[in-house]
Amino acid sequence: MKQIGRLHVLTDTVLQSRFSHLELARMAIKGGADTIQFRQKIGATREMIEIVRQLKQLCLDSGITLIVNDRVDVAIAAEADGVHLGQNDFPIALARKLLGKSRIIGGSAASLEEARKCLAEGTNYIGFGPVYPTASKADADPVTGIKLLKQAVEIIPLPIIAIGGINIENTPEAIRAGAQGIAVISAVCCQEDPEQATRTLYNALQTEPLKGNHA
Ligand code: TZP
Ligand code: MG
Repeated sequence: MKQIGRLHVLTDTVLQSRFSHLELARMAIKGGADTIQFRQKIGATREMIEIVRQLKQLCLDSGITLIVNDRVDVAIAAEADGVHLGQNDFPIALARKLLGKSRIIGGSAASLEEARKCLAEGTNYIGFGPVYPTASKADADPVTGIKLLKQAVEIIPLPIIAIGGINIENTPEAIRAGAQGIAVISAVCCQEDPEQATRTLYNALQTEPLKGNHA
């Protein structure tokens, strides 16, 4: 299984339209991202597969991990390293059957109960949040806050990736709470210079020692 990484950049072409998924991924990788998550909610499946194939080659060449949001079919077709599934997405147990043990399955959790469910179903990591307010997800759950993130790290023996409103200011706090890493959209994709924005997040991550469970 590929590494789950600490700096997950979710590529987004809805909140911004200056850059393609591939361009964003290239810049994020240059800036220090170790995991790219392809996230596209609408569009033609065959185009998604083509984009993810290109992302896969880029990530392979760079030695980093590629995750596909929501779409198990696209992940399989493009031979991505894993998928990230929300509570109402493709069932995790079924995804495991299709993907096997060597591929990563991440699950979203916005509460301790959801985090326990992800653990029971066999996810390899949990994207926990929104930890902070976010404008990037229309149907985002209520903000969990840092305390709940800390509790999730204490209770759940899986790597926890903090998501939702993560930026340069609050990254140290999320890592101090025990998160293995962070996942961001706007803090990279919507910045003037996504490469430099990634680099500042990378640097912020290096300043805090790891505490929780990691992989
Ligand atoms: N899942 C929970 S919050 C969120 C997702 C996909 C949005 C994260 O975007 P941003 O811009 O980093 O807050
Ligand atoms: Mg989803």
